[in-house]
Amino acid sequence: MKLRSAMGALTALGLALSATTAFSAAHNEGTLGAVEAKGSIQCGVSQGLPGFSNKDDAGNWTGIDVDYCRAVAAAVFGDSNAVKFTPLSAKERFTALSSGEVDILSRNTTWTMTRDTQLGLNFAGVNYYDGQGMMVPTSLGVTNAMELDGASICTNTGTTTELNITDFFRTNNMSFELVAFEKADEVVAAYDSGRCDVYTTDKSGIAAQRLKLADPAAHTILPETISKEPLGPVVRQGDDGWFNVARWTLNCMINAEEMGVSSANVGEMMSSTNPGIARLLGTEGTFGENIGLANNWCANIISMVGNYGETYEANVGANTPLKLAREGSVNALWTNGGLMYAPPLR
Ligand SMILES: N[C@@H](CCC(=O)N[C@@H](CS)C(=O)NCC(=O)O)C(=O)O
Repeated sequence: MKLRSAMGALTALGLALSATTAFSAAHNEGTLGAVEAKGSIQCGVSQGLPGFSNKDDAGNWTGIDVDYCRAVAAAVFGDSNAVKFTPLSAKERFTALSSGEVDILSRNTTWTMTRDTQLGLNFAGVNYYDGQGMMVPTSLGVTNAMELDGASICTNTGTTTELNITDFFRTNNMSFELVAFEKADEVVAAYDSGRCDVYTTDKSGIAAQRLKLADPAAHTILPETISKEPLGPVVRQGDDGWFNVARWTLNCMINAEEMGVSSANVGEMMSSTNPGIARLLGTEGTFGENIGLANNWCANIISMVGNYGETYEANVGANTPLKLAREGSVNALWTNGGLMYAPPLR
């Protein structure tokens, strides 16, 4: 009797084990499994920052942060449209991620130690290296930040921006008045109406928000860069499977650019005999399978969204309204003197 029940337990255990094995082979766990089950990814973006995440006139979300979300959808579903966007203010973005309202945050968000260690979040990498700047009406006649003693400064709540500007003025023994709003458009409107002398945010954000001013040409960006703002996508801590997908989606795009694989040539590249390209595109190895995806996950990203350089140039590059020239900047590939460097698919 004892033996029989022990055998029964073993059989039950054996069944349970094989059932688990079969299940995990077919289905992923955590956020990856959950997004596969619902058929789309919920991506947290800004409320409207041209070049990064912004709705165009036809109601479509565009931008380098939006392209990254589409790339994750291409990797998971082989469909870059299997993504929905949730516009979030700076203040509400982290709660939206930790509460599960969004699966991933791709919203000009600076990777800092506090966010990485105290908020239960993980940064998947950097998709734009930035730094904080200041803009003033040219009519003020100010040429550098050291002339700003006593200035009033418009900025966003819940950002690194308000912390850095406070550090900067205190360190330089200058007084200032902070005028902070939660909604980015309120900040821009306040600055444009003359409510403050200075508008401060990430330099890419200044290039973007400047386009919304009544007369963009009547404003000057001061030469100082007062902080490091490495911007990148974020996921919840404790979900390594989803973190892998988030991190390697970005790495796929950067590696593809380095190897000369683009949306224009990915079709012919599928028959490349270059072993690095074959691994990247999944014609060799099981790199996709290893992270719970199809082996052509990266080929799908490149054909449906493009490599990192393509999305940079299309959204924020020298030929866009933001005119953020990549050549000679920290956002160039490491092979071209910049910081964009992805670990190898190996
Ligand atoms: N990178 C900084 C600032 C991010 C931020 O929220 N910037 C504002 C000013 S550019 C913004 O995103 N505005 C656009 C929006 O909220 O739609 C951070 O992570 O705290």
